Amino acid sequence: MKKEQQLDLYHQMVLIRRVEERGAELYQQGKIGGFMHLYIGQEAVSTGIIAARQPRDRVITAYRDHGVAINCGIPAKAVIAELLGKSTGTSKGKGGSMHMADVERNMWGGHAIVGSHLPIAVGMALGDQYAGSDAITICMFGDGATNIGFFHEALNLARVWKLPVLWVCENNVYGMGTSVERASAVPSIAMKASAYDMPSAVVDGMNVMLVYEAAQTAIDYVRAGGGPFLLEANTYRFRGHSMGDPERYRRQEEVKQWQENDPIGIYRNVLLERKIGSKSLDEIEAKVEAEVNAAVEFAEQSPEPARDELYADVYVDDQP
Ligand SMILES: Cc1ncc(C[n+]2csc(CCOP(=O)(O)OP(=O)(O)O)c2C)c(N)n1
Ligand SMILES: [Mg+2]
Repeated sequence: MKKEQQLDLYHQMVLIRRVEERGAELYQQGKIGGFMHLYIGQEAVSTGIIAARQPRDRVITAYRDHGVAINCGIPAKAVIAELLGKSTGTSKGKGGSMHMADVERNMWGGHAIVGSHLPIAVGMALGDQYAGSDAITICMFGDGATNIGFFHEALNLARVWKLPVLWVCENNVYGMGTSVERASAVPSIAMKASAYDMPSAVVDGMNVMLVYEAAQTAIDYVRAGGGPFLLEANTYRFRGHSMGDPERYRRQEEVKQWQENDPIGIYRNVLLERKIGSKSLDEIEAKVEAEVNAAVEFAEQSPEPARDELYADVYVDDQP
């Protein structure tokens, strides 16, 4: 990877972190309505995965979607404006935290119902296969989603039809307050692929370079017509499940231990070892600070959606 792209990945990860830290403040000030699930701690997963995709590859994810949105190229100001429910938001202020989308950037949302977007990924991949395109669909979801019927139906059909889907499970150890070991009959999510005769791999989701390499191998396999592939990324969310989670289900020492493995800190060290000076990394951090300040100001000054927009975009006749 060229130096420029390596720095760009650092920029994306720091930008996700800062956007969400500011998002948490705005939430506490009562400026954001509804649920909000932070991605802090998991930034290396979507950053590494999406760095390996081609722009024609479709991306779809669950409600923990701010990072994926930024990695897909949605500007920070459109993400923050969406959090604030403003008309300049990426979903015109009508989606909110859980429904960030931009089909022109091939970011297909943001879905709140656990597992519901997996069959949608099957449909998108079937469409691409039918049209003879070599685009693939990247579908990201949590460990909890793998205990839901949608997961099993979607993986089965994807394998039966050899569809071009990369399934990415972000195993962050918990589904709300329930640990994987209490909810899943098998501790390894990747193992579940074997029920559908599907290849799989496990990657350290706290290391963006390892995620990027694993994603490239998996994407090459899927694009070459091998059929679907399941990649499990082991990661951890540093914050609660959503804003206002009292976190009684995990010990503070456990959280602290994972925080010592901060994906941004790990990547910073990788870059320093590669002789990328700390000065350029500090400059990126300063740039992000200014970018997020400007984005918050833009979002706060933006208007709310007009009343007559309420029924607009509910159904779409024609896809761009
Ligand atoms: C069908 C359905 N059941 C339950 C819920 C409530 N719920 C929201 S998030 C969540 C946990 C999902 O955990 P996981 O898939 O591991 O994702 P994570 O939040 O860890 O990213 C649950 C049970 C829901 N949104 N949809
Ligand atoms: Mg989880």
